[in-house]
Amino acid sequence: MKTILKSKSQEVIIDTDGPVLIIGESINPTRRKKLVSTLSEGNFELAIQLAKTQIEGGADILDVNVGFPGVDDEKLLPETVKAIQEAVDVPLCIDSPNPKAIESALKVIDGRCLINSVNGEEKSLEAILPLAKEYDAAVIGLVMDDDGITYDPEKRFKIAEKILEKAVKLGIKEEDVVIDPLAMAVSADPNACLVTLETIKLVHDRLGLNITQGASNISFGLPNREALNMAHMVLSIWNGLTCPIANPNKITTIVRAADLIRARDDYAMRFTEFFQNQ
Ligand code: THG
Repeated sequence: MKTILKSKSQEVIIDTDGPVLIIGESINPTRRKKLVSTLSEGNFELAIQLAKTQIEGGADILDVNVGFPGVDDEKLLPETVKAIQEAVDVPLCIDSPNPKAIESALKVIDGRCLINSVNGEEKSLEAILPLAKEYDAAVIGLVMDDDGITYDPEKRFKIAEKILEKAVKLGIKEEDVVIDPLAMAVSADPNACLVTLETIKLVHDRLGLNITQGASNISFGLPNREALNMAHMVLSIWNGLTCPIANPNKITTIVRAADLIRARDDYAMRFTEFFQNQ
């Protein structure tokens, strides 16, 4: 399954049979006070700096999230997208819970982006899927619905299936639906990672879709987050994760290693090139 994304002049293909691609998470004001204050002033320098640092660190796609209390994201999200597109040439992943902010960003996108995200709630399906169709974007489907978050992998899978069915019914191609199995903090629930890993496997085996997840979420509240994130990343990749949302400056080494070990990197080209460039 191939999900094709585009920036101004580059095409990036998330391929279930190819290497793992990294969606850089860092343009996100959560826990970045400086990003909140600079973006509030209409200053995009830090956001652009984060874009460049992540691309140097191995990001193939950049998540853009400008959500913080009091923000008018309908205005700020497209402004930020424009500033980033002028500075760098990689596809974007537009991250907002607000359909109006998503639509205003879609209007200024150069190329073909990934919408982050729709979920199984009726309200979300009705608001987001028509936007993906109208603006020809791919879309991330989060496996939660009107009943909330389930801890049963089979139920999470059913929600993935429902999102896919609704999308296809609207004329969205199945390869343009990327499933997010919901990675949550393992400090809060001992089964959190296992449920996610099993959901990844079910979606991979039965639907064959591309799969993402917020890969730093699992380690909140624990020491040595990097080690935890890396262990979880390798296990998730082995089960079928193809495009994690993560901090590339911390996770790319293990992603390149996992790809080489899984025979997704002939002659260790990507592995060697990455370390030569660092
Ligand atoms: N799924 C989807 N989208 C998502 C998430 C998801 N978007 C938001 C979030 N979850 C993923 N993005 C982030 C961004 C930053 C951090 C975690 C997830 C983060 N930042 C560090 C911290 O909190 O300490 C600080 C920066 C760093 O380590 O570099 O962890 O699940 N579809």
